[in-house]
Amino acid sequence: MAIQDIFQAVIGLDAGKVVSEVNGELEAGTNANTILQEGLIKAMDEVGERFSAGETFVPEMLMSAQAMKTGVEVLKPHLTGEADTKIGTIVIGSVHGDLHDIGKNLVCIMLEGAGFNVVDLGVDITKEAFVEAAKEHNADIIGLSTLLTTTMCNVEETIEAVKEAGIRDSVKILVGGAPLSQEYAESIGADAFAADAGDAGKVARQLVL
Ligand code: B1M
Repeated sequence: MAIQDIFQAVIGLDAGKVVSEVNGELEAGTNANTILQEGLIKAMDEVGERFSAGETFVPEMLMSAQAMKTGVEVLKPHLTGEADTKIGTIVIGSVHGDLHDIGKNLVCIMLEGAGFNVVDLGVDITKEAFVEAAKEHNADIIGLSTLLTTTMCNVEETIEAVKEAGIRDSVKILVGGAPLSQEYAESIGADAFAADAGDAGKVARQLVL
C-alpha cells in the first residue's frame, strides 16, 4: 500500500480501489492533504497530460474524475474541521459553459472548514443565476470557478452583471481555477484570486474579517 497505488487506481478508472487505498493510507496515518495532493490531484494532472497528448479521451477523463470524487468523499471529514460559528455566506459555482467541478468542490470543503455557509450552485451557472443567488442568500462573497480558457470571459461577464444589478458594493468576488491568475483577477475587477482550495479558505476569510 502506497500513495502511488491511489494514483494508479485513479488512472486505472477503479473507483472501488481508490476508496480502499485511500482508507488504507488514512489508517496508516498518512496526512489527508498529502493523500489529496500526491495521490488524487497528481493523478488528475497526469490524466490531463495524457488527454493533451491524445493518449486518453473524454470518457476516460470522466471516469477518472468519478474515481477521484469517490476518493475526495472519503477524505472530506479529514481535510478540515467544521467551524462552530459562521462568518459569512458564499455563493459559488463554475461559470457558464464550464462543467468541471472537482476543484470547485474542494474549494467548497475548505470554505466550510474556514467557517462559511456555502451555497454551491453547481456547474454551468449563468451570470443571471449568480446574481439572483447572491441576492436571495444575501451573500458576502460570490465565488467564480473556471478551468477552461474558453470560459474565462464568463468570469468577467459575471462580474459585470453583478455591477449592473447594483449589488457590487455589498458583495466581494473571489475567483479561481487553473487558467486564472492574480493579474487576470485584478484586470477584470475581482476582489481576490486564490490559487488552490487551501488558499481559497484563507483569502475568503480575509475578505470578510
Ligand atoms: Co477537462 N479540460 N475538458 N474534463 N479536464 C482540462 C481543464 C484541460 C486542461 C485538459 C487538457 O487539455 N490538458 C483542458 C482545458 C484546456 C484549456 O482550456 N486551455 C480540458 C478540456 C479541453 C475539456 C473539454 C473541452 C474536452 C472536450 O470535450 N473535448 C471538456 C469541456 C467540458 C466543459 O466544461 N464544457 C472537458 C471535460 C472534462 C470532463 C467532464 C471529462 C472532466 C471533468 C469532470 C468533473 O469535473 N466533474 C474533465 C477533467 C477531469 C479534466 C482534468 C483532467 C482534471 C481537472 C481536475 O479536476 N483537476 C483537466 C486537466 C488538469 O487540470 N490537469 C482538464 C483537479 C482539481 C483539484 O484541480 O480543477 O485546477 P483544479 O482546481 C484547483 C484550482 O484550480 C483551484 O483550487 C482547486 C483545488 O485546489 N480552484 C479555485 C478551482 N476553482 C476555484 C475557485 C476559487 C478558488 C480556487 O474561488 C472561487
